[in-house]
Amino acid sequence: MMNSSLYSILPEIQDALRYGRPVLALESTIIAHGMPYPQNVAFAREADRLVRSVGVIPATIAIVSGKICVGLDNEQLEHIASDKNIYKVAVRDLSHNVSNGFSGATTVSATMRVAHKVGISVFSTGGIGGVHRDWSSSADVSQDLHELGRTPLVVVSSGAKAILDLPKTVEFLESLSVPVFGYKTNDFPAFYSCESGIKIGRRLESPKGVAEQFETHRFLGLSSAILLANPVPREEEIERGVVSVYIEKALVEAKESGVCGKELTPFLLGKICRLSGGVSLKTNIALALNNVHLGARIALALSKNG
Ligand code: PSU
Ligand code: MN
Repeated sequence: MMNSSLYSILPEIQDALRYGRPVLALESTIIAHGMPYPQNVAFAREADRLVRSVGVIPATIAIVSGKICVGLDNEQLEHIASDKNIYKVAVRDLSHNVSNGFSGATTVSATMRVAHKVGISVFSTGGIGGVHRDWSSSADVSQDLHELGRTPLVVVSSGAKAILDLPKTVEFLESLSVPVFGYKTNDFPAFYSCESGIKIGRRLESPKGVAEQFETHRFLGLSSAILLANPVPREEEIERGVVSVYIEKALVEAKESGVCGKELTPFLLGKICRLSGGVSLKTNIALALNNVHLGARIALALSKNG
């Protein structure tokens, strides 16, 4: 059973979950550690507006002073977006953060776990974590992949972040039994770019199609997530050749500064933003909002079927 003293669920979300109305889960690491202030707050507000515009309730998940919050008010959002002492909370950090009364932003893995626990079925993010490029020496594989292997949600993302080893990430998803579908594409997206060159061969064409696929998945009792790979809108993409120059430079700097572990992803995203003169941030926001919009329409389609 859910221990309600650990959770704080906004009343509108509680009501929606009780009456089977559509809710979309959103993560907070993308806000606290993935984007600079104040663009991150503007992004979060626009995401909220987009979800509501299709008749769905947004549920941003974060930990505020040890409470697992499902849905944030304005003050909590400002706190998560602007405070420099917000922890990055993956699944393994959840209980430690809660028991110490810390504030933390949840990654894909922790957000999935909380969303599932409270009964939300669809979650949109920017790009999932995955297998890092130096994986053979660092063994750095994101908890996101393991969580995708064991928690049944629809996760909408623009593939995995381009800073990763994408072929190995796709391979790992298969090892963990995670079905990956392209949304109107046959190619696994490369976050900032529409294509990575890696074929996924399964595609879905509409929110209704995704909802039906997920229902079959659940009906079969499968415990993994479905990963829906939704490319960045073509007019907002950064060409792969251009991004790879920024990534290579950022990786060298990370190595020189000894950055590793959970600091690595935020460090690389920040460097790429500076190297690209802010273009990568604009693209990151565009792809994440595109995923939010699609996720909301999938949540709506699922609620109509259910
Ligand atoms: N998508 C974005 N920006 C981000 C992230 C995703 O557009 O900052 C975050 C997610 O929270 C994801 C995390 O779970 O990066 C991965 O971190 P790591 O590589 O340390 O597992
Ligand atoms: Mn890692």
